[in-house]
This record gives sequence, C-alpha cells and structure tokens, in this order.
Amino acid sequence: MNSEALRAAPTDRIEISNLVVTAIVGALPHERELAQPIRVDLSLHVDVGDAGRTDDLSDTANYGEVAVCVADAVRESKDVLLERLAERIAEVVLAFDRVEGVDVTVTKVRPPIAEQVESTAVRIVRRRADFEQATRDPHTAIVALGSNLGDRDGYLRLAVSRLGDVVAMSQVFETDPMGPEGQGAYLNMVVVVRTWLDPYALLRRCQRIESEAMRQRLVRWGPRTLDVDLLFFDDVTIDDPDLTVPHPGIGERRFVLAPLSEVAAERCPPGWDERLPPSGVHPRGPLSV
Ligand code: A4P
Ligand code: MG
Repeated sequence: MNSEALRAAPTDRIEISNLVVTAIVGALPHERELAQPIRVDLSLHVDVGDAGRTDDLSDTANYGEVAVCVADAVRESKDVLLERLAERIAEVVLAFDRVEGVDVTVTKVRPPIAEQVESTAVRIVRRRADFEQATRDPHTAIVALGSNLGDRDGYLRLAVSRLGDVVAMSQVFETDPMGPEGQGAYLNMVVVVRTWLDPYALLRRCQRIESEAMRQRLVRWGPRTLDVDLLFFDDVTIDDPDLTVPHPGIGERRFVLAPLSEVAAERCPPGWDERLPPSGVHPRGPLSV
C-alpha cells in the first residue's frame, strides 16, 4: 500500500477507555433533571508511524487533549439520545488533525429500564472522509489573532497552523495597544477558516491554541502572547458571555477592521474607514513563514 492510501485508512489505533463523565442525557423526565454517569470508549484511527520514528508528540494525536475535549463535550450535553451524543463526540475527535476515523461507544452505566441489565450503549464508527462528504456544507468562521508579547510572529504562525483549514489570510498589521499603559505594540491579523466544528467547539479550539502559546490571563486587555477571538461564524448570532458572535466591539476597532477588510470587506460596517481615527495601525505585509 502506498503512503497516501495508508494515510487515508490507517490501521493503527489509539485507545481511550473508560472515560466517565456525569451529564444530562436521556428522554425520561428525571433524566432531564439529574445528571448520570456516562462512560465513553474511543478508538482513534491514527497513523502513528511518524511518531514511532520521531518520538515527537506533534506527530500524533495527543490522547490527553482528546480526552479533555471529549469530556467537555459530554459535560455540555443536553442530548436526549445516546446516538446524538456519540455523533457529537465523533465530531470533536475528528477535529484533531491526525485522526482519520474514530469508533465511539457511549454507555449508560445506570440505564433507566425495568429489566435487569448491566448497561446500555451505542457504538458508531465515523471516518473523516465520510464526515466531510456528508450533505451539509462546512461552516465559514472568521477569526482575529493578536499578539504583543514574546515571539509575536511565531505565535501568529502557531495559530494559523493549528486552526485547521485556513482559506484566506490578511496581511499582518502592527498596532498600538488598546488597554492599560506600558504594553508593547500588537501584531494583528484576521483569517478565514473552513470548519465542520460547531461554534463552541471552535471556541474551545481557539482557547486550546492560546494555552499552547502559554497565554496567561492576568489583566483585562493586558499583554498577551496570543489572543484568538471568533469574530463571525457563518451568519450565526450568539448572545452568551462565554461566546458572543459576532464579536462585540468589532465596529470600533481599526486593528480588527483593517485586516478584516482584506478578507471579508462585506463584514465591515459602511464608512468605518472614514469614521475611525486613522492612527496606530500600520500594514506590515504577509505573515512571514
Ligand atoms: N468570549 C465571548 N465571546 C467570544 C468570542 N467571540 N471569541 C469569552 C473569543 N472569546 C469570546 O476572553 C474573555 C472571555 O470572552 C472568554 O471567557 C471567552 O469565553 P479572553 O480571551 O480570556 O480575554 P480578553 O481577550 O482579554 O478579553 P476581551 O474582552 O475579549 O478582549 P479583546 O476584546 O479580545 O481585546 N490592542 C490591540 N492593538 N490589538 C489587540 O488585538 N486586543 C485586546 C483584547 C486589547 N487590546 C488590543 C488587542
Ligand atoms: Mg480574547
């Protein structure tokens, strides 16, 4: 088998067993009220040949990160059916670049049925190829990146490489900081991402990338190695403190609008360029590789 075919259908597996999370799942009235333990078992289809040779974590799927993201997805469940929960978990796992497929088993360890059974479960197998060819179209998300601490270009590159399918990129702008005095200039840019993730899963991915950049949250609007903010997600509107989309304040920030106008001018409010003070935002050319 040539290497392309191997990548398409790896036979290697990474197993995550017995991940137990308490969550709301079920159709019965008491199941809508009371969280119950749900066990998740995963078998990730990943070609681990590269990692086997290099001994480098970035050449494989990090099962620690996968487990954390899956546990989050289960905890957020308000699903009625195990089938729906399993499908959502498959989406989360397939968002990891190296995962080509996944077997997901979700088990109610205390099923609410009259007969004596130990557990009930749903098992599904999903492959990236099937998933991406599914009838629904991918989403288009627009993401703003900012950095004013450390290797600023390096952090922007990290974000671009980890966001997934980046289909358009603005140039980089050097911008005066908005916020507390005494911090350095920012590099800002905006990228367009094609994604199958839902908005919350994409937000979690953005936050994971910030953590990879050792982002620390000390002061509001304080200096940061990397800020990854979701500006738009298709034409979706979400009004939740954890995720507000479109991102509030876009219309007042030249450091967002200048790069945004290069990749999605139709998203900029009319007349922004004349209305906002022209200073403090300097084009610096494409992101260096
Ligand atoms: N959150 C809600 N909606 C979103 C969204 N659409 N995208 C929540 C991302 N996060 C969103 O974010 C705080 C909370 O916002 C999170 O819990 C998240 O769930 P954070 O990244 O922890 O904190 P932050 O970024 O310091 O706060 P904030 O208010 O989002 O700041 P901004 O608006 O991101 O501004 N100056 C220049 N020149 N260039 C900059 O890029 N950036 C900032 C930060 C300040 N000054 C700047 C720049
Ligand atoms: Mg932010």
